[in-house]
Amino acid sequence: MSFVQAFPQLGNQYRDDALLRSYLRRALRKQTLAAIEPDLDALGRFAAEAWTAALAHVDEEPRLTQWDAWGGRIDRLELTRAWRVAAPLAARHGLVASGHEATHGAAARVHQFALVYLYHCASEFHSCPLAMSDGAATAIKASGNAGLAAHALPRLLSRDPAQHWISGQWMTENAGGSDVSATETTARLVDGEWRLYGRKWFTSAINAQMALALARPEGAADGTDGLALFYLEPRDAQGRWRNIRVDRLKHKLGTRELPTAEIHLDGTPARLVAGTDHGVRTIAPMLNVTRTWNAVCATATMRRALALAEDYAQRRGAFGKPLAQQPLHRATLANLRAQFEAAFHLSFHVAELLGLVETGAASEAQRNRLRLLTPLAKLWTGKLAVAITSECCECLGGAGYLEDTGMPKLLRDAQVFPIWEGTTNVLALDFLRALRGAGGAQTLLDAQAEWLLQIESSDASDCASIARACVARAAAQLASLGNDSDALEAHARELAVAFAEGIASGLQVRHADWALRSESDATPLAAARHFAQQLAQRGSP
Ligand code: MFK
Repeated sequence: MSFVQAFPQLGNQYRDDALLRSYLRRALRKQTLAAIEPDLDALGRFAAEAWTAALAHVDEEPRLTQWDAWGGRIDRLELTRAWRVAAPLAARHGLVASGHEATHGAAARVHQFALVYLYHCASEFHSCPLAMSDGAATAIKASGNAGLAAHALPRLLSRDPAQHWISGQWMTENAGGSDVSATETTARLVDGEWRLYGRKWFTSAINAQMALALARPEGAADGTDGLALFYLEPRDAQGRWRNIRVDRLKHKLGTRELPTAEIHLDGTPARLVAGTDHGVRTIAPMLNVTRTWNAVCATATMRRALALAEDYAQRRGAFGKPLAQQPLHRATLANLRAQFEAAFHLSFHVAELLGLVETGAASEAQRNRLRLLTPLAKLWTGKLAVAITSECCECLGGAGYLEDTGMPKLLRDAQVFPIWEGTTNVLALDFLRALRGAGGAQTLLDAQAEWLLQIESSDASDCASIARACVARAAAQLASLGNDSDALEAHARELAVAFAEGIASGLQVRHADWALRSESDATPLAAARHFAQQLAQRGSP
């Protein structure tokens, strides 16, 4: 019998995740953690089981049937098995609801995003419509439209699978991807009811029961301010499309279980969310929430790829010993883990701030931090997810290139993170936009100083100095560009990455210091030191 390699295995993804558990012990009150732990444990188990199940059907995709046997237009959608399993589970565990419930006060978002982090990879991007549903609920609340809130929120925030609705986000058009001011869809008042006409080019989760769509009311001004935000339900009570044609499902690089469609609207009934203009301003709360989901899901992807690579390193021997005992391979994995842990702390810090702001518990400084750190977390973790997943494929050698190990799917799926909800450059420009109104770089310098002041162990202080220097250097570079808007834009990405790395490092060191003092656990400090050393060697920016 020739040699057969043992393949990498996943255990319960909550119980096995020392970082998540350590973080939750610090971030949550004991009673809160005890109350949510059964949900975390159940999703951790689901994550491991779903991974094994998914390996048996890596090619499954949703199917669109446009015509019936008699020539009637039906546009019937069949979802994948994984989605049929994931949807009721998401409702029952409150993947959207938990972020809006008062039970755990300002910790609601940490609770929710811990669930999201465990659920994302197992859900096969069912997390995408959940992100949009969460965003839609947030935007509807912020709009002050009480009638619409009373109608939609009980559905979006339901824990009952039979009641729970998901939402689409219909912005992107052929002419307007990043620049939505080029939106061509029009809204016309017909017998006192708004109707939408146009083509939406990327409508993810076309099975959603509702959507928020940007359109230009007839006669409105050109540009962003002339757009309005509309609420619509794509199908009637009998399941018939409301003057919508599904032209085709997109053939995507990854996220293939997610039914993303091109559609035509030809008089689809809709209602205004908040007035006939400033639709982008109205939808902005949705974008900031989906960008937070993006950061947490990107981080979850890094963790999954790394968990597989780390497990494989124990099982695979080469040159007389396991990979896990080979110095170069160990160093490679340690580098990846250090970056992933830094990304984790940045993503979850944004979740913490979101919860504080939404419950009215945040200071002005914390509101400003949320505005600045949301685009930073999204843009940095998106790029890192691709890089780390690619390295983890390589850690499995040729096996990492084979579809039925599941690694190529992780890599293809990761590539959506820097694109979806705004590309890296769009997010870097959003960071510049935010700097103008959220206290500027001083907000980030002050935040960093506040966290690092809490550090008590001398072991952590050298890393803290590196993190501080990193943010200070980025702030100095920003200042050196003055008000030269072309120069600021040209350097926006490197500045954003430098701030993101420095801030993430500071948050990572703060946690490492706590773990050392409170739990005598030196593992987070090893990762924090590793990441700080990477930053010091680069001398960024
Ligand atoms: C998961 C799998 C997915 C499957 C495949 C999908 C592939 C990708 C499909 C997609 O298309 S995803 C959608 C991607 N598109 C975007 O995310 C939009 C990217 N563009 C932006 O983010 C622009 O910055 C934006 C359109 C939001 C604004 O650009 P504009 O047109 O130059 O508007 P402007 O004047 O800067 O902002 C309008 C208002 O919104 C301003 O407020 P005021 O009216 O009060 O002045 C801004 O301050 C506000 N605003 C913009 N961004 C904001 C914001 N407010 C808060 N937070 C923000 N992030």
